[in-house]
Amino acid sequence: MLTVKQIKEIREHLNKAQNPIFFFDNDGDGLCSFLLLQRFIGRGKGVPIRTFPELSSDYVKRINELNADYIFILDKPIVSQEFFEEIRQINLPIVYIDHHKIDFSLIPKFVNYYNPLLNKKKTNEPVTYLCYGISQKKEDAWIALIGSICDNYVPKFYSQIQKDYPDLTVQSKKSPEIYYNSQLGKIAQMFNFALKDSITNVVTMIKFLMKVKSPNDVLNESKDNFLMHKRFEEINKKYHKFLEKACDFDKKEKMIFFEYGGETSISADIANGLKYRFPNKVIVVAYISGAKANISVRGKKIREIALKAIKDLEDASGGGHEDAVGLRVKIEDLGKLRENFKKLI
Ligand SMILES: [Mn+2]
Repeated sequence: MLTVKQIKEIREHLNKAQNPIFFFDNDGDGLCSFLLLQRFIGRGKGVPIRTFPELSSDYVKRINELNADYIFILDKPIVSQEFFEEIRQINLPIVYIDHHKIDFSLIPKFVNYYNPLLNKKKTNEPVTYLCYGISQKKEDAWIALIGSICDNYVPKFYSQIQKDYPDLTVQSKKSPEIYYNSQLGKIAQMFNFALKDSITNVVTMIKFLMKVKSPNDVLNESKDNFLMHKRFEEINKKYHKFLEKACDFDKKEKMIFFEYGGETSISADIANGLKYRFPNKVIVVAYISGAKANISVRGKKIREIALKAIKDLEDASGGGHEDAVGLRVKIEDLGKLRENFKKLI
């Protein structure tokens, strides 16, 4: 968790910002982090980051277009040095809140960087949870819960949520149970999938969510949210198709290695779905598009193994959490990657 002093500092930044731009990671945790801070001050624009793995300098032009006076970066583990350099030149303040384990020496001194992994008590709660500690708006607790379970974390206030929303929750206090089996979990899935829509539709969704009063207003289809429902149904169908395919593997193997293609990358979702069904397997899901594959890896203490597995691969990169890692390798190296994993696990 962030310290009282850090929370106070971030609130001061938010109060000073007249027209902040919030760059956030393109997933449920990133989106909910943004929503909590935006709804806290009632100002600012949200921009999901779609460049992978880093926030690239292409996004600097969005700052000018939106005439922003303050930059917030939420839940994005890598930011390119060019991005930082261009911001340094236009002299705008950056407040960067994250929870990933990275090479902290890459963050320039002028950036106001907050990561609980740097605190005395090292923790890595989802950025949504950190942002709820900043905003503390009780009526947004359901958003804080949704963003948290997107990152596999169940906050202590879940028991209160269970009391407030008995129809939208489940008895279990395990995050996959909440994510896959409750109505609040369905919203979490909707966020993750609807973020993969066109930018125009995503902007419409963000505007809707900046104002929405209750989870039921998200769940009940209306003229304000039918696009996000439509996109969710579309991707959910694809997701179940791929998941079923991936489940067809030799159960004696310690690893599930699944490759797929198509227009939309849903590797993290497929990997999480497989982990829920096969908690003891190492899971590697590769999305193939263009010259590189984007890969989601899941497994207990898998970070070190995954980074070792790409060591001898040219142009490969990777990072993430202890149990959940993202990799990027050249398509022709996928066979080698599979062999490396086999040897290491
Ligand atoms: Mn996160």
